[in-house]
Amino acid sequence: MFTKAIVKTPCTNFIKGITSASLGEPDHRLALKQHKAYVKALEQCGLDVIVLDPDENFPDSVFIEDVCLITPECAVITNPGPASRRDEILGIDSVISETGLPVEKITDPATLEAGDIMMAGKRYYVGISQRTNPEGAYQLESILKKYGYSVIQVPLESVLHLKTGISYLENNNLLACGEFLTKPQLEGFNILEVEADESYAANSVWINGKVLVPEGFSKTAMMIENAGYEVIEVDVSEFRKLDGGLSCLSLRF
Ligand code: CIR
Repeated sequence: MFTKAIVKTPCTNFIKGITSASLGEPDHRLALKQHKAYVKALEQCGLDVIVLDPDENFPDSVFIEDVCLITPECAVITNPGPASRRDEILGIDSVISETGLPVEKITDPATLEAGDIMMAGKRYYVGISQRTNPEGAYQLESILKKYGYSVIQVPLESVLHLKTGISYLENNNLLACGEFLTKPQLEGFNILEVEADESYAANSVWINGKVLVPEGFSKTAMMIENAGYEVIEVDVSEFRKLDGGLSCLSLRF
């Protein structure tokens, strides 16, 4: 069970974040409104939410999940790939002290973003992507094995991050789309297949028995409900315009 979450308010420069989507420029005011509703949804799942101030130096800093992995045993500060995101990790130490956990760090030449990390029990799946290199996965493995976890590398073909295409919903249920339907590393999960026209909803978030699902993907929402979960839909259209999903907007622990 999770008890807390950390989020970071989108800054005004948020509209200049990195994107490969052709969905237009995000609306900062609407993003603020959606971010507030996202915080409420986390609270509905029973979490105390710590809301960090915006930082104009880092347009993508609202996507706080990428800069830190919080496990039940330790916190790992990552080393993001793009130059504009690298220094987002400065100042994360004081945030992480909220967890009371030992702090570990990923360092050059490794790059790693936690959008590429998915926890399933004692296993951590790590996407090898444009943002996370094999050295990043090896450094993570050598850290996590001290705490009794194993790491499984999953090479990515077309998506930004591992969790762009999969989400673990506990009870061996894996929401998955596209290239992840056939990955040998994911054999053994009970796959809940997200249809291609709803691929954005493959990034949903299990929190304490409920599942946050992006608004507007009714087939996926219904499939998750039929699998026995309570679904909470959250509109994150402005974050989608910057390639961001639901999970990347918070650290949950
Ligand atoms: C980026 O390209 O880094 C941001 N615009 C989006 C990051 C999304 N993070 C995530 O999916 N974990």
